[in-house]
Amino acid sequence: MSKNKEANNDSSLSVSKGVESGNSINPDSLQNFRDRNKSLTLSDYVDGIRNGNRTILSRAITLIESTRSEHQDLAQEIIEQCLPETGESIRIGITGVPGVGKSTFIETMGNYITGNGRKLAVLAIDPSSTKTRGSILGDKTRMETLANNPDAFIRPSPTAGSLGGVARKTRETIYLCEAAGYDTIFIETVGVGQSETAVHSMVDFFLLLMLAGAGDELQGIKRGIMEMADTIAINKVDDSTDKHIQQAVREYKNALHLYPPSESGWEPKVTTCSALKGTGIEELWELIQDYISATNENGYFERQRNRQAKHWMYESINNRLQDAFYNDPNVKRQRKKIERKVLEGTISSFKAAQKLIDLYNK
Ligand SMILES: Nc1nc2c(ncn2[C@@H]2O[C@H](COP(=O)(O)OP(=O)(O)OP(=O)(O)O)[C@@H](O)[C@H]2O)c(=O)[nH]1
Ligand SMILES: [Mg+2]
Repeated sequence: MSKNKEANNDSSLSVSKGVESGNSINPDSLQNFRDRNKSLTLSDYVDGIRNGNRTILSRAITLIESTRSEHQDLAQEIIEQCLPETGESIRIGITGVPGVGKSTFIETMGNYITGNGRKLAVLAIDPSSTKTRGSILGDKTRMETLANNPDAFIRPSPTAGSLGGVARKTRETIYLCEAAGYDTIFIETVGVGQSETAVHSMVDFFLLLMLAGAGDELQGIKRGIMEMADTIAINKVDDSTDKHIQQAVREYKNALHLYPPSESGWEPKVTTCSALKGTGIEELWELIQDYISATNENGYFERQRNRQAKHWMYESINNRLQDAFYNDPNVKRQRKKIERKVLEGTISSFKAAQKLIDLYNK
C-alpha cells in the first residue's frame, strides 16, 4: 500500500473497503426477470419453447390468449413452427362436479406420474372463470406441491371470451406445451355444462370423477357426459372395504352398459380411488396406458386425432370470423342501436342481423 493511501485512511473522508459480498440476486431469477420482460422475436419464442423454457412458454400462451391481432398473428407463427414437435403426448380430460376432488386428484396423479419420469402440463377450461376471474388461481394453491414440481406446468384457464374462444386457446396451448416437452397433458373442466364437449374433442382419454352414494342426478352429471367417459373413477374412496362402494361400482357399470359400444372398441371402466390418500392412482394410470395401447393397436387413436384436427379447423374458422365480426368498428358502433330496434319491435331479428353483416362486409 502506498504511503499516500495509508495517510488517507486517517482522514474522516476515507471509505472503508468492506467485505466483498456474494451476489445478492439469484442469477436464475435475474435471467427469469430478463426473459419475462425483454421483447422476444419469433425465433426467441420457438427456441425457448423447444428448450423447455417455462417463462417463454408462458409468454407464448399469453400471446395465444391475447385479443390483439398482432399477438394472434405471432402466436400462429409460433404454433406453426412448433408443429413438428407436437402430437407425441397423451392428452387426458378430467371432469366432475365441483367438490368431487378434481384438483386434489390432479395433484396426486400428477406427482405420481412425474415421479415416474413423465412431464405434465395441466390446463383448464373453466366456463365459470369468466365471472369469478381466477377461480383456478385458488386451484393453483390447492395444487401446491404440483405447482412447485419442476416437471409440471400449470396454466390457469383463460378468463376472457366465449366458451368457443377459450376452448380454441386451450387447444392451441396443448401444441405449445407438447413442443416444450410435456408428454402428458391434463385438461380439467367442471362437469356441469357444455365445456365437456369441447374438452372431449381435444383429448385422447376422458376421465369422469364421481362420488359413491349419490345418484348421478343428484351429482348433476348429464347423461351425455357419462356417455363420453372412457373411465369413471369413484373418488373419495378412502376405505375400499366399504360395502357401499362395491354397490356403487356395480351401479355405474350398469349405467355405462346402457350406452351403445364406443367406436374405440374400449369398454368404459369403473374404478375407485382416493385422491387424498393416493390409493387407486397407480391402477388408474395403468388403465389409461392400457387404453392408449389398445386404441393405438386398432387405429382408433390416430383416427380420433385426425377427426379432432378437422373439427378444430372448422371451430377456428367460426371462432375467428366471430371475433372479426364483433371487433369490426362499424359493427361495434351500430350493434347496440340495432339491438334496441329489435327489442322495440321496429325491426325483425333477421333483418337486424342482415344489416350488421352488411356493415361488416362493407
Ligand atoms: N376424504 C377425501 N376427501 C377428498 C378426496 N379428494 C378430494 N377431497 C376433498 O374434497 C374437497 C374438494 O376437493 P377439490 O380437489 O378442491 O375438488 P374440485 O373437484 O377440484 O372442486 P372445484 O375446483 O370446486 O370444482 C377438498 O376438501 C378435498 O380435500 C379424497 O379422496 N378423500
Ligand atoms: Mg378444482
